[in-house]
Amino acid sequence: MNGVPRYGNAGFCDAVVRDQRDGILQPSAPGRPVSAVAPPVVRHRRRALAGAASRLLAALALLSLAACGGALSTLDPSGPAAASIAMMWRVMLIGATGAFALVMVLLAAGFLRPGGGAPVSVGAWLGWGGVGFVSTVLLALLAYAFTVGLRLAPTASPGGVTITATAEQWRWRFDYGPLRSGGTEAIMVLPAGRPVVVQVTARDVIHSFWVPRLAGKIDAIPGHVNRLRLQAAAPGEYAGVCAEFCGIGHRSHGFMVLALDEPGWNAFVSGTDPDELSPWTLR
Ligand SMILES: [Cu+2]
Repeated sequence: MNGVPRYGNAGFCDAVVRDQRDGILQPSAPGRPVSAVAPPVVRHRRRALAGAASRLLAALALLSLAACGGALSTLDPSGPAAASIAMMWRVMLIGATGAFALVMVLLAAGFLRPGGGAPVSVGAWLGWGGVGFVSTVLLALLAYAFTVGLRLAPTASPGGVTITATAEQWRWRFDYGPLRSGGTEAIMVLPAGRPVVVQVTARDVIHSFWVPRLAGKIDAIPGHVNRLRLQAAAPGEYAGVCAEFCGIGHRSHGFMVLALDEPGWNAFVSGTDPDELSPWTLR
Protein backbone atom coordinates (compact mmCIF):
# COMPACT_ATOMS: atom_id res chain seq x y z
CA MET A 1 0.00 0.00 0.00
CA ASN A 2 2.18 2.80 -1.40
CA GLY A 3 5.22 1.20 0.14
CA VAL A 4 3.74 1.25 3.64
CA PRO A 5 3.64 -2.22 5.23
CA ARG A 6 0.23 -3.50 6.47
CA TYR A 7 -0.08 -4.70 10.01
CA GLY A 8 -2.77 -6.76 11.66
CA ASN A 9 -3.06 -4.28 14.58
CA ALA A 10 -2.91 -1.04 12.68
CA GLY A 11 -5.22 0.67 15.23
CA PHE A 12 -2.52 0.61 17.87
CA CYS A 13 -0.88 3.53 16.11
CA ASP A 14 2.30 4.76 17.78
CA ALA A 15 2.32 2.21 20.59
CA VAL A 16 2.20 -0.64 18.11
CA VAL A 17 4.84 0.94 15.97
CA ARG A 18 7.11 1.05 19.01
CA ASP A 19 6.28 -2.60 19.78
CA GLN A 20 7.07 -3.55 16.21
CA ARG A 21 10.41 -1.84 16.46
CA ASP A 22 11.03 -3.90 19.60
CA GLY A 23 10.30 -7.02 17.61
CA ILE A 24 7.07 -7.94 19.43
CA LEU A 25 4.87 -7.69 16.36
CA GLN A 26 6.02 -8.56 12.90
CA PRO A 27 4.69 -6.94 9.73
CA SER A 28 3.07 -9.19 7.19
CA ALA A 29 4.14 -9.32 3.63
CA PRO A 30 2.37 -6.81 1.38
CA GLY A 31 -1.07 -8.05 0.37
CA ARG A 32 -0.97 -11.01 2.76
CA PRO A 33 -3.74 -11.48 5.39
CA VAL A 34 -2.64 -11.12 8.98
CA SER A 35 -3.50 -13.51 11.79
CA ALA A 36 -6.17 -12.23 14.28
CA VAL A 37 -4.52 -14.04 17.20
CA ALA A 38 -3.14 -11.46 19.67
CA PRO A 39 0.51 -11.76 20.68
CA PRO A 40 1.35 -13.05 24.22
CA VAL A 41 2.09 -9.59 25.61
CA VAL A 42 -1.35 -8.30 24.59
CA ARG A 43 -3.10 -11.40 25.99
CA HIS A 44 -1.24 -10.93 29.27
CA ARG A 45 -2.38 -7.29 29.44
CA ARG A 46 -5.99 -8.30 28.81
CA ARG A 47 -5.91 -10.87 31.60
CA ALA A 48 -4.37 -8.33 33.99
CA LEU A 49 -7.04 -5.78 33.06
CA ALA A 50 -9.85 -8.28 33.63
CA GLY A 51 -8.36 -9.30 37.00
CA ALA A 52 -8.05 -5.70 38.16
CA ALA A 53 -11.66 -4.98 37.12
CA SER A 54 -12.91 -8.03 39.06
CA ARG A 55 -11.04 -6.99 42.20
CA LEU A 56 -12.36 -3.42 41.90
CA LEU A 57 -15.97 -4.62 41.58
CA ALA A 58 -15.59 -6.95 44.58
CA ALA A 59 -14.15 -4.12 46.72
CA LEU A 60 -16.98 -1.78 45.71
CA ALA A 61 -19.59 -4.43 46.55
CA LEU A 62 -18.07 -5.00 50.00
CA LEU A 63 -17.89 -1.26 50.69
CA SER A 64 -21.51 -0.72 49.67
CA LEU A 65 -22.72 -3.58 51.87
CA ALA A 66 -20.73 -2.31 54.87
CA ALA A 67 -22.33 1.16 54.75
CA CYS A 68 -26.02 0.26 54.70
CA GLY A 69 -26.83 0.23 58.42
CA GLY A 70 -26.14 2.05 61.67
CA ALA A 71 -27.67 4.86 63.73
CA LEU A 72 -26.24 7.50 61.39
CA SER A 73 -26.88 5.76 58.09
CA THR A 74 -28.64 7.73 55.36
CA LEU A 75 -29.28 4.42 53.59
CA ASP A 76 -31.48 3.19 56.44
CA PRO A 77 -34.19 5.90 56.40
CA SER A 78 -37.08 6.00 58.85
CA GLY A 79 -39.21 8.74 57.37
CA PRO A 80 -40.45 10.07 54.01
CA ALA A 81 -37.91 12.93 53.80
CA ALA A 82 -34.94 10.66 54.47
CA ALA A 83 -36.44 7.99 52.18
CA SER A 84 -36.65 10.50 49.31
CA ILE A 85 -33.01 11.44 49.84
CA ALA A 86 -31.93 7.78 50.03
CA MET A 87 -33.84 7.03 46.82
CA MET A 88 -32.22 10.01 45.09
CA TRP A 89 -28.83 8.67 46.20
CA ARG A 90 -29.65 5.28 44.69
CA VAL A 91 -30.88 6.81 41.43
CA MET A 92 -27.68 8.83 41.14
CA LEU A 93 -25.61 5.77 41.99
CA ILE A 94 -27.35 3.77 39.26
CA GLY A 95 -26.91 6.62 36.76
CA ALA A 96 -23.24 7.05 37.66
CA THR A 97 -22.65 3.30 37.54
CA GLY A 98 -24.28 3.10 34.11
CA ALA A 99 -22.13 5.95 32.77
CA PHE A 100 -19.01 4.39 34.31
CA ALA A 101 -19.85 0.99 32.83
CA LEU A 102 -20.42 2.52 29.40
CA VAL A 103 -17.05 4.25 29.50
CA MET A 104 -15.35 1.06 30.69
CA VAL A 105 -16.97 -0.96 27.89
CA LEU A 106 -15.79 1.56 25.31
CA LEU A 107 -12.33 1.54 26.86
CA ALA A 108 -12.20 -2.26 26.83
CA ALA A 109 -13.46 -2.29 23.24
CA GLY A 110 -10.66 0.08 22.34
CA PHE A 111 -8.13 -2.42 23.70
CA LEU A 112 -9.79 -5.58 22.42
CA ARG A 113 -10.80 -4.32 18.98
CA PRO A 114 -8.34 -1.62 17.96
CA GLY A 115 -9.81 0.63 15.34
CA GLY A 116 -13.34 -0.71 15.89
CA GLY A 117 -14.75 2.77 16.41
CA ALA A 118 -13.18 4.15 13.25
CA PRO A 119 -16.47 4.09 11.23
CA VAL A 120 -17.84 6.71 13.63
CA SER A 121 -16.37 10.14 13.06
CA VAL A 122 -14.58 12.07 15.78
CA GLY A 123 -17.29 14.73 15.62
CA ALA A 124 -19.99 12.13 16.24
CA TRP A 125 -18.11 10.71 19.24
CA LEU A 126 -17.75 14.20 20.71
CA GLY A 127 -21.30 15.28 19.84
CA TRP A 128 -23.23 12.19 20.94
CA GLY A 129 -20.92 10.96 23.67
CA GLY A 130 -19.29 14.10 25.01
CA VAL A 131 -22.23 16.51 24.78
CA GLY A 132 -25.49 14.63 24.06
CA PHE A 133 -25.07 11.78 26.52
CA VAL A 134 -23.68 13.93 29.34
CA SER A 135 -26.32 16.64 28.90
CA THR A 136 -29.16 14.11 28.85
CA VAL A 137 -27.97 12.37 32.02
CA LEU A 138 -27.31 15.61 33.90
CA LEU A 139 -30.64 17.17 32.88
CA ALA A 140 -32.55 14.03 33.91
CA LEU A 141 -30.82 13.95 37.30
CA LEU A 142 -31.37 17.69 37.76
CA ALA A 143 -35.10 17.36 37.04
CA TYR A 144 -35.38 14.44 39.45
CA ALA A 145 -33.43 16.27 42.20
CA PHE A 146 -35.67 19.31 41.67
CA THR A 147 -38.87 17.31 42.20
CA VAL A 148 -37.38 15.70 45.32
CA GLY A 149 -36.41 19.15 46.61
CA LEU A 150 -40.00 20.36 46.15
CA ARG A 151 -41.28 17.41 48.16
CA LEU A 152 -38.83 18.28 50.96
CA ALA A 153 -39.81 21.95 51.11
CA PRO A 154 -40.63 22.98 54.72
CA THR A 155 -44.24 23.94 54.09
CA ALA A 156 -46.94 23.87 56.76
CA SER A 157 -48.97 20.66 56.80
CA PRO A 158 -52.19 19.66 58.56
CA GLY A 159 -51.32 18.13 61.91
CA GLY A 160 -47.77 19.43 61.62
CA VAL A 161 -45.60 20.58 64.50
CA THR A 162 -43.01 23.37 64.58
CA ILE A 163 -39.93 23.05 66.79
CA THR A 164 -37.06 25.52 67.15
CA ALA A 165 -33.55 24.05 67.41
CA THR A 166 -30.81 26.35 68.69
CA ALA A 167 -27.17 25.32 68.57
CA GLU A 168 -24.26 26.70 70.56
CA GLN A 169 -20.86 25.47 71.65
CA TRP A 170 -21.55 22.68 72.48
CA ARG A 171 -25.16 21.89 73.16
CA TRP A 172 -28.54 21.86 71.45
CA ARG A 173 -31.70 23.43 72.83
CA PHE A 174 -35.18 22.68 71.52
CA ASP A 175 -38.28 24.84 72.04
CA TYR A 176 -41.84 23.90 71.21
CA GLY A 177 -43.54 27.33 71.08
CA PRO A 178 -47.12 27.42 72.36
CA LEU A 179 -47.29 23.61 72.46
CA ARG A 180 -45.18 23.31 75.62
CA SER A 181 -43.94 25.88 78.10
CA GLY A 182 -40.55 24.31 78.77
CA GLY A 183 -37.89 23.42 76.23
CA THR A 184 -35.47 20.50 76.24
CA GLU A 185 -31.70 20.13 75.93
CA ALA A 186 -29.82 17.45 74.02
CA ILE A 187 -33.07 15.69 73.15
CA MET A 188 -35.68 16.74 70.61
CA VAL A 189 -39.11 15.23 71.15
CA LEU A 190 -41.60 14.93 68.31
CA PRO A 191 -44.75 13.00 67.43
CA ALA A 192 -44.17 9.97 65.21
CA GLY A 193 -46.07 9.88 61.94
CA ARG A 194 -46.64 13.64 61.79
CA PRO A 195 -44.72 16.21 59.73
CA VAL A 196 -42.36 18.42 61.71
CA VAL A 197 -40.80 21.70 60.60
CA VAL A 198 -37.59 22.41 62.49
CA GLN A 199 -36.50 26.05 62.66
CA VAL A 200 -32.74 25.88 62.99
CA THR A 201 -30.53 28.69 64.27
CA ALA A 202 -27.36 29.23 66.35
CA ARG A 203 -26.06 31.56 69.05
CA ASP A 204 -22.32 31.71 68.39
CA VAL A 205 -20.78 30.05 65.32
CA ILE A 206 -22.14 28.09 62.37
CA HIS A 207 -23.27 24.56 63.24
CA SER A 208 -25.29 22.07 61.21
CA PHE A 209 -28.41 20.13 62.23
CA TRP A 210 -28.48 16.56 60.93
CA VAL A 211 -30.57 13.50 61.81
CA PRO A 212 -29.47 11.16 58.99
CA ARG A 213 -32.29 8.61 59.36
CA LEU A 214 -34.98 11.32 59.27
CA ALA A 215 -33.86 14.09 56.90
CA GLY A 216 -30.99 15.89 55.23
CA LYS A 217 -28.74 18.36 57.00
CA ILE A 218 -29.16 22.11 57.28
CA ASP A 219 -26.88 24.86 58.60
CA ALA A 220 -27.50 26.55 61.95
CA ILE A 221 -26.43 30.16 61.41
CA PRO A 222 -26.33 32.89 64.10
CA GLY A 223 -28.98 35.56 63.46
CA HIS A 224 -30.67 33.51 60.75
CA VAL A 225 -33.37 30.82 60.76
CA ASN A 226 -33.27 27.89 58.32
CA ARG A 227 -36.20 25.51 58.07
CA LEU A 228 -36.11 21.75 57.60
CA ARG A 229 -38.99 19.33 57.17
CA LEU A 230 -38.74 15.86 58.67
CA GLN A 231 -40.98 13.07 59.86
CA ALA A 232 -40.36 9.92 61.87
CA ALA A 233 -42.23 6.96 60.45
CA ALA A 234 -42.38 5.14 63.78
CA PRO A 235 -41.77 5.77 67.49
CA GLY A 236 -38.17 5.35 68.48
CA GLU A 237 -34.87 7.05 69.12
CA TYR A 238 -32.81 8.58 66.34
CA ALA A 239 -29.29 9.93 66.58
CA GLY A 240 -28.52 13.52 65.57
CA VAL A 241 -25.18 15.23 65.08
CA CYS A 242 -23.67 18.59 64.30
CA ALA A 243 -22.42 18.21 60.73
CA GLU A 244 -20.29 21.37 60.60
CA PHE A 245 -16.97 21.69 62.42
CA CYS A 246 -17.69 24.19 65.18
CA GLY A 247 -14.66 24.09 67.48
CA ILE A 248 -12.81 21.72 69.77
CA GLY A 249 -16.06 20.28 71.17
CA HIS A 250 -17.55 19.52 67.75
CA ARG A 251 -16.99 15.78 68.05
CA SER A 252 -19.40 15.50 70.98
CA HIS A 253 -21.93 18.04 69.69
CA GLY A 254 -24.70 15.54 69.16
CA PHE A 255 -28.28 15.08 70.30
CA MET A 256 -31.07 12.53 70.35
CA VAL A 257 -34.49 12.62 68.70
CA LEU A 258 -37.25 10.87 70.62
CA ALA A 259 -40.28 10.11 68.44
CA LEU A 260 -43.33 9.33 70.55
CA ASP A 261 -46.65 7.78 69.73
CA GLU A 262 -49.76 9.90 70.24
CA PRO A 263 -50.28 9.16 74.00
CA GLY A 264 -46.60 9.82 74.63
CA TRP A 265 -46.64 13.08 72.69
CA ASN A 266 -49.76 14.24 74.55
CA ALA A 267 -48.02 13.47 77.85
CA PHE A 268 -44.94 15.38 76.73
CA VAL A 269 -46.80 18.55 75.71
CA SER A 270 -48.64 18.36 79.02
CA GLY A 271 -45.32 18.81 80.79
CA THR A 272 -44.03 15.28 81.40
CA ASP A 273 -40.25 15.10 81.42
CA PRO A 274 -38.90 13.30 78.31
CA ASP A 275 -36.73 11.08 80.53
CA GLU A 276 -39.95 9.52 81.82
CA LEU A 277 -41.24 8.82 78.33
CA SER A 278 -40.29 6.02 76.05
CA PRO A 279 -42.00 4.68 72.95
CA TRP A 280 -41.40 1.19 74.33
CA THR A 281 -42.77 1.69 77.87
CA LEU A 282 -45.86 3.46 76.49
CA ARG A 283 -46.87 0.50 74.35
CU1 LIG B 1 -21.65 22.23 66.27
